[in-house]
Amino acid sequence: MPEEQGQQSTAADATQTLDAVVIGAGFGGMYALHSLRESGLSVRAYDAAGGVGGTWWWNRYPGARVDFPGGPFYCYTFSEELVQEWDWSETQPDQASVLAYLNYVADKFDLRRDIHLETRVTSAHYDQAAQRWAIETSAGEKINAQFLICALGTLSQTNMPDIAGFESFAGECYHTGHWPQEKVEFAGKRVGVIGTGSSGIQAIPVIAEEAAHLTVFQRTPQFTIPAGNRPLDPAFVSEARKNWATVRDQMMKSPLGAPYPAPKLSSRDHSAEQRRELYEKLWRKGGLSILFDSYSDILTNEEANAELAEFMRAKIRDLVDDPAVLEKLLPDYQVGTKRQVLDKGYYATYNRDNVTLVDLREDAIETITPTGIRTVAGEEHALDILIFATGYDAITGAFVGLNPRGRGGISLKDKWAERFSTYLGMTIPEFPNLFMIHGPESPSVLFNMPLGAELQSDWIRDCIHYLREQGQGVIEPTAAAEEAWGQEVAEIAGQTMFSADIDSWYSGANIPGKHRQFTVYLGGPNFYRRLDEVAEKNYEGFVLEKVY
Ligand code: NA7
Repeated sequence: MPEEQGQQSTAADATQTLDAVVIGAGFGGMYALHSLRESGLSVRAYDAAGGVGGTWWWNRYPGARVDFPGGPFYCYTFSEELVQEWDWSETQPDQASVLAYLNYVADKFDLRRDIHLETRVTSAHYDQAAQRWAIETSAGEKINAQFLICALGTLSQTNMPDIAGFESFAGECYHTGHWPQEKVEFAGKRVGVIGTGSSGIQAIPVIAEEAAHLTVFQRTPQFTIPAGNRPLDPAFVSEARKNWATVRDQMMKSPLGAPYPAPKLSSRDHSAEQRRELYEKLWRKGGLSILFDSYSDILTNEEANAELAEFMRAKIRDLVDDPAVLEKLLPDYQVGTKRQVLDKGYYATYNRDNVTLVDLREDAIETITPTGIRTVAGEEHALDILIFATGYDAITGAFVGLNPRGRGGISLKDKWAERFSTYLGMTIPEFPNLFMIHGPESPSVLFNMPLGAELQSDWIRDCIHYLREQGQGVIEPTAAAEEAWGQEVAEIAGQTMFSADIDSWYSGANIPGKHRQFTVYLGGPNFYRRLDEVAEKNYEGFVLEKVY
């Protein structure tokens, strides 16, 4: 039976009692709320944002778009009715469309009545004697919940580099992940963008069209692929809708969670000429296909990877006019080992008269000044607007930021001081009844995130009901299961070019002082089979406890 919503433990402290608290109201948190509530639990979600949508609420920067095989596939799959009702118009929907969709979902499933917005969870302590979570919010609420579901987002803890003189800047200053609600006016302004990851590369061409001048401060040149965004073909959408159960099944079986099978051929099955033809075709098509639909060994065979990288560098050479600028834009890492960026007209932007590229590897930023940026070589770049497209303390940052306290008051920050260790990427020893959605060591950012959030939330729901059916109230993974899971994640990554050594936010390399660890479980569909196996074996790897 659900705890009575809002029930007060004592009149004095006005503590509210719930079955579960969900932190986050993005794709993950919204569905977790829906799934748990539909199963009869009393649940409330909290989010610091002013609206639902998580990442899609915050990331309003110009040019923000889905960089996954989008269209009708980057969305919830659980409700056939929703799939039939919502019309996506493009293959790579823009931020406004995704946010409109999530608002529609919030209304359709009546989620808002249980979401408290503009409210941050300020502390979460496991009360060992009560076997429940004691939660406090920025609104002064105290909640006592049996389960804590952390749907905090993998890219929600922004990275603001510590650059001298930052406070002195007199112009407007924004981070792409905290973009204002109102439109930022670039017309007639001198704009600086620091960072050329997905966010910078999406924003730069759009800003260049409007600004008087744009200066891009680049530390590492990136491989980016034309997104190939186009209107969705109504016949294609109608076919997918007609066969939705099959499409969903294909999504759950495919490596990235989109309904496209893994490539069957290895690069060695084709001649150099055949490979070039295929790469040409897929480059023209755009999107992630060239990386994920070409050959099975692009991310496992260094030779195949180097050949594709060279193909892509040749494309960049074709696109950039000035040889000195081109030299700075040529990437030198193994393609695909950083988050793959998709763009619209990125390289051609550097052919514009109003765009300057500053290579920070040649000449680093010395200081931000009241009027712009000065480099070590003494170059002054005058700016009216400064944009940080400097990314996130990804995957783990928001969890460490929340810093829940588990058994005996242990903090997650201390627990993870040397290793981000979990069981199934969803649970942590010493943190009973705490579940993460898209946590470290889950497939998170390398699988369709809305679909992954559904599958993980439903697993959590089933786990909670299993506990109740068994007359148990607490679940916690064992240290042995945690250790084995860490090995499994590392072993799978070890078969690829991904590792703790790559310079990417996948491995924590972008955050000074963060320890390096590759925290993504590769091989998405296998993860969900593993979750099923654990459940079928009566939650193998966990210890259950009765409520005293
Ligand atoms: P990313 O991919 O982490 O990119 C951040 C960029 O900022 C990247 O080019 C960094 O260079 C650069 N950066 C970070 N710190 C600094 C400092 N101190 N000085 C100069 N440049 C710096 O974040 P995004 O927001 O672009 O992408 C996240 C997205 O991935 C997400 O929104 C999804 O669309 C997928 P570096 O490469 O570290 O040298």
